[in-house]
Amino acid sequence: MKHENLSVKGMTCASCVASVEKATAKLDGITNVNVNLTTEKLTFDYDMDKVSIEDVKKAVKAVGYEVLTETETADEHQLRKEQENITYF
Ligand SMILES: [Cu+2]
Repeated sequence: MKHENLSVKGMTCASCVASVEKATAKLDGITNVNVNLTTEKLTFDYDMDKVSIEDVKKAVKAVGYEVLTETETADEHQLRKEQENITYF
């Protein structure tokens, strides 16, 4: 089992947390799912033979939330979004 921790954007209340938790936990090979609303972190253990990080990201996106890449911090993400907005306008 490998431990992973992803940043999830867009959660605003306990029911968002429950949705993300449920979407992640239902995947085969995932255990010990924990979602923290304050830090916007999704942590879990996973069996690499059964499931990939991409699967988890897809599942979270499918219920309406955004997952940041492991290498990108929330601050970098925010910065990138701002830069994209500047370019757009
Ligand atoms: Cu909510």
